Amino acid sequence: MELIFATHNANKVKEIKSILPAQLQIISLSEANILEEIEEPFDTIEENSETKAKFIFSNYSKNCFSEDTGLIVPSLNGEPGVKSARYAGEDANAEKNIKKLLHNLKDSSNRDAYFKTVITLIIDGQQLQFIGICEGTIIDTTIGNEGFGYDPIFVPNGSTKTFAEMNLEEKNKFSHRKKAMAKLIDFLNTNS
Ligand code: ITT
Repeated sequence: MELIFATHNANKVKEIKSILPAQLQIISLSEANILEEIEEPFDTIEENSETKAKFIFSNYSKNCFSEDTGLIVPSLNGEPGVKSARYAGEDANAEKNIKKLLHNLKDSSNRDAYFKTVITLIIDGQQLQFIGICEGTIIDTTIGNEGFGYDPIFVPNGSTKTFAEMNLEEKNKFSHRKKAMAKLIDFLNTNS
């Protein structure tokens, strides 16, 4: 089976491709030569995930899935949350986002956080969502060079390493994205 993965984030594509069963082929937007930006205007991860998959299905009539992910810090009222990609503003990058988050957490004794991934699958017009959560802690400095985004400051529960100190195989033992994708794969296995 072939599915378009409605993302422009090459790191997400790499992670998802590392966990696929042989019978499922993923085509990224760049591989499909779809270069348009897809707006993410909503206030929830669920709605922004849905809008990306709907954009591809309604414009290209292809079975597809998308995912939206946020890092949620309860002691900061859920920030950066749905704004994770642009936490530090319109010209944000991972370094600026991390700097802002560490600054906002500097006086906080509670550094609990979790990643939440919501995958939206649209297959033959049927739409479903699958959620994956990974709980952990935000440390007070960056460690590691692997991964992307907030990985250098996030230590998942059950590990002493940040995600940025882990290779893909190790990150997949804990990852929000892997958990959501495992649910999608289960669904396809039992329904096709
Ligand atoms: P698409 O919308 O094209 O899929 P994006 O980069 O805009 O790609 P999101 O809207 O889901 O992705 O933004 C989530 C941001 O959260 C992303 O830019 C990263 O900074 C961060 N993020 C997502 N998954 C992460 C992970 O596994 N580890 C660390 N940071 C992550």
